[in-house]
Amino acid sequence: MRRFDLSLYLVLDPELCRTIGMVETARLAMHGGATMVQLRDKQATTAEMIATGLELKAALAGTGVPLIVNDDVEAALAIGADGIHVGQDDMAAVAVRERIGDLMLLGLSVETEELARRVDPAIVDYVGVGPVFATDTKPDHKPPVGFDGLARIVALLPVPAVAIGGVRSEHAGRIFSAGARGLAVVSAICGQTDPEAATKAISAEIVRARQ
Ligand code: TZP
Ligand code: MG
Repeated sequence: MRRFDLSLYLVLDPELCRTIGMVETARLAMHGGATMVQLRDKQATTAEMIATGLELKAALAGTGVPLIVNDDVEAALAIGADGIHVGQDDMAAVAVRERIGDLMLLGLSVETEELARRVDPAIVDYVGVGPVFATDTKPDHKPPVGFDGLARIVALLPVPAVAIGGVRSEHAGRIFSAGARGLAVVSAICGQTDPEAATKAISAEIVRARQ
């Protein structure tokens, strides 16, 4: 299995990134210290996901920052992405693993302790836990878990976790204290006036939080 670093995980959003676009946002965030990038576009067709994904792959080539594709397994395979991320209502993790083989990363969203108990480390590489806070970025999100819920869920997980949902740089300390390995953010980077500076600021808080 590939190595990966969940510490600053950028999840792209086409609307929030519309001023400079998802590819340029990812490039700037990578320069600012993002350690993973996810292409997430709920409206896109598979062909559109592939087109954007290939551009992202080229932008991230040689950086060691893995490109993860949200939901669309066929797009992830066509892009030659480093991984795929699915939610509980998407294709079942076991079926995704069968389709992608052993080499690609597989991330799964987990919102409750019950779901955390069901995660199979033979199938899933990492889990996204949240939302930590309510967020406008995902209108249909599940109830927020807060830092205490995050800690309870993380304690039950057999794989590393990244916290998502309303996450900002000032939360880094409490997120790492809860046992998560990183911060997954959309609006804290996408659509910020200076996405590179925003990423650097989060990255600096992460370094401080881990000391
Ligand atoms: N899954 C749970 S919350 C969320 C996703 C994709 C959106 C997080 O966005 P933001 O802007 O970082 O709150
Ligand atoms: Mg999904």
